[in-house]
Amino acid sequence: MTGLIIKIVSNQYTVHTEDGKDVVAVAMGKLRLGSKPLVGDRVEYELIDDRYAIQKILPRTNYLVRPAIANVDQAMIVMSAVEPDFSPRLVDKLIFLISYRFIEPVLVITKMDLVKEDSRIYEYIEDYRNSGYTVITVGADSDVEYVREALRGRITVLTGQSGVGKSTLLNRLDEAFATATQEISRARGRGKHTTRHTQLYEVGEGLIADTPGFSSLDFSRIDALTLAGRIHDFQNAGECRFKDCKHINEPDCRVKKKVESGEISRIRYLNYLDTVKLCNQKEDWE
Ligand SMILES: Nc1nc2c(ncn2[C@@H]2O[C@H](COP(=O)(O)OP(=O)(O)OP(=O)(O)O)[C@@H](O)[C@H]2O)c(=O)[nH]1
Ligand SMILES: [Mg+2]
Ligand SMILES: [Zn+2]
Repeated sequence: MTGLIIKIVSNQYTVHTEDGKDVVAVAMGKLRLGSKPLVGDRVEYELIDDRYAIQKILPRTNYLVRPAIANVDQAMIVMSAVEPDFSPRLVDKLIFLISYRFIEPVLVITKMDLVKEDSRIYEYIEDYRNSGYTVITVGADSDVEYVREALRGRITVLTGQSGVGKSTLLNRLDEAFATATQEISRARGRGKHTTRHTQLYEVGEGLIADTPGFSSLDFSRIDALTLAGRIHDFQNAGECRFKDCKHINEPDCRVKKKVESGEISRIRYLNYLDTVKLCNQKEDWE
């Protein structure tokens, strides 16, 4: 039988089964010698003497260290249009970190009801959409159907500054989720014995991690050339003269050419130039 680990508390693994039940399983000894099962892992398990036992971890598409979670399909970047003001610089840094990990970024822009008609936000939205990114906008009164649709059948990590409206959005998507996570944060607030663990919650027909990801914007262990290769905007630029072109000052750079001709977003490119300076500061690359 196969299932998906949605929660781990010490040696007890909650597995979401294919027929939609949650069962508690143990990990077979041979498993724990190899890589440890993570929340998000798809596993093979068996029923042995009334106990569910995980036999095998199926191959991962990716995994994050903080929060510890495997097979993340997408990271939802929640950013408000105003209060706090929308920052393309911050959004792009998150897009870069997320893409570096082979995770799909999805941008959700909140508080659209507070936006003035001449706001630059419309220009930014168009820029991201032209570059091929998914952008979903929500306001106080607009429905959240598009967000629900984006979550369906996927494992999602949420990210975004304080006050942008993550909790508000989750509340609107699913009352049960909101209540569960509030209980967790209340329990943690009490301090004692609140072991930190990651858990996946069903929201609509998708799964969301209860801890925000990508809170640290640390690029020091990221390799610049690898990063350049994973940024969606640059991927169809064609071959630069140098194979190891980082698209900074090199001659015959296709990316720079396409920025000049308007085929690649200048906003993204300038944010890339800012970011690439922060890369390769530490040798132990991730
Ligand atoms: N007008 C308007 N206000 C919103 C919207 N979304 C959230 N807010 C308000 O923005 C404030 C912050 O929202 P939260 O949902 O608490 O933000 P958060 O991202 O969960 O913040 P942290 O928990 O600190 O990370 C609240 O006062 C919300 O009522 C929106 O779409 N429109
Ligand atoms: Mg919140
Ligand atoms: Zn180049």
